[in-house]
Amino acid sequence: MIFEETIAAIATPPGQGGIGIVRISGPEALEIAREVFVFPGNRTYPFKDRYLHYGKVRDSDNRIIDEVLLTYMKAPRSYTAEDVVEIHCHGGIISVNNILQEVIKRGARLALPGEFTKRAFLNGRIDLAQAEAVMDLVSAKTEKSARISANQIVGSLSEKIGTIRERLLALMAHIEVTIDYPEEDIDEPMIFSIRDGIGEIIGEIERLLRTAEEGKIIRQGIKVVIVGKTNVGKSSLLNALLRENRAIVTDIPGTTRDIIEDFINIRGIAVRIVDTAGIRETPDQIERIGIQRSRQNMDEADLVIMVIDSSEPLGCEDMEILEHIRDKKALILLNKIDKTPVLTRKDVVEELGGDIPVVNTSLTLGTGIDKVEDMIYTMFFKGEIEADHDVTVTNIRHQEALIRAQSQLQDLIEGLDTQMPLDIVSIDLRGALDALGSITGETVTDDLIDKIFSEFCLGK
Ligand SMILES: Nc1nc2c(ncn2[C@@H]2O[C@H](COP(=O)(O)OP(=O)(O)O)[C@@H](O)[C@H]2O)c(=O)[nH]1
Ligand SMILES: [Mg+2]
Repeated sequence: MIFEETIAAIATPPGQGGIGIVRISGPEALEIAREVFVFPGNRTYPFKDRYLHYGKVRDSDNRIIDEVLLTYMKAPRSYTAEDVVEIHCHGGIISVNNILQEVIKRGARLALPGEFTKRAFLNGRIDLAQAEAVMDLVSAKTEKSARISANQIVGSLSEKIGTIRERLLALMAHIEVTIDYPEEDIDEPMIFSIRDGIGEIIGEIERLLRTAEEGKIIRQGIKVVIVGKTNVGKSSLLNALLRENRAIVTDIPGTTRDIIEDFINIRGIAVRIVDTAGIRETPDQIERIGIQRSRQNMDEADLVIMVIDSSEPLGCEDMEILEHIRDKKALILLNKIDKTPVLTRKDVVEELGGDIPVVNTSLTLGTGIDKVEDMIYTMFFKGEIEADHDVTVTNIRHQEALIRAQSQLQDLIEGLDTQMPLDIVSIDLRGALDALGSITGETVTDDLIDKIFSEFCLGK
């Protein structure tokens, strides 16, 4: 594929830093570089492929914008597989923006989010799963998710999908031979061997799908919402988990009126912790809005942690919240166990009539925090994924495609078992091949491609 337009963008994040990079890709990249860049002593040299060139960037009035290093990567050995020029200037907002403006004046167009990576995909340098992994690596919040994405960029998932597809194609060839020569008797042993082959492939897809639940958690993290009535220790829990005094803690009920949230890393899993306003009847309008937000957040949580003051009997606000979390993934903290406890685990379990895990804590003394972290981790993660070597499915789109492929293959086996004509059976096989091909991008629509890349960040 050849794109006529040359695109450009700032590839580094906005703000002050050591260097900032303007990236240019497309047929005009080299020409634009010649126009904006001056070698020392105003001399002219050819740009050498894959070398760093020292010089200055000047504007159209010949004024120097910055002292820079410039690299030229000749097509097709570049990120986009097109001619790429990167100008490394001093970090900061002004210099990079001025250089970008100059580049645009000389004929480049501002790149859309993800457009460089999209070109790399459309030019066939990487497949869709690899492109998606680039974005995952850029947005990874933990070591574990970064490692999985890095494996996927070099093609671990694509390779696995590729082998499965090849095996399906071989089976397809067998079926087609039989369809093409119907006069020859259907070869029973061959049908059996096709059936076996499909069975094995279903097993492999199953193994991949088993990594998907945890894979998704590694990639996206989880949202944990702390709820409870006022003054039970919710903000103290947030602070304890973050190991800093992020939320204001006082003995005045209604101290937290808005939602406070932050990220923590629990053994490689990004956990978004949300502290909420305590649920109670209140005349305070701001607090009431906060309480409304508490309820909303509770509904969107992957895990709800309910904090209960164990030194007081259960109140009607506690009952209301317990009712709310009954059919949710939840964890209950019986806090303030340093005081004289009135409530025990048994009281709570009886009230709920179900088994939700309960941990005793004293957040002022720091007792039980490790246990809470352990519980959060094990409630989501059984540790089945070894981020280092396993092929892990982390993306919902890939998971859905695998499920589609699997169900088509199951239909196929059923077809074989009920002696359906082979040309009908082969439709299922094609369906499975298409579903798998959508993961790597062999069989996807332009709309889907646009949608995937529009979620990328600028300059990538
Ligand atoms: N004795 C005791 N007091 C606690 C404990 N946890 C929190 N508190 C106190 O309870 C009050 C309310 O705490 P806070 O975290 O603001 O509760 P929130 O309203 O639920 O956010 C504060 O005075 C805390 O110091 C605990 O484990 N033991
Ligand atoms: Mg609070």
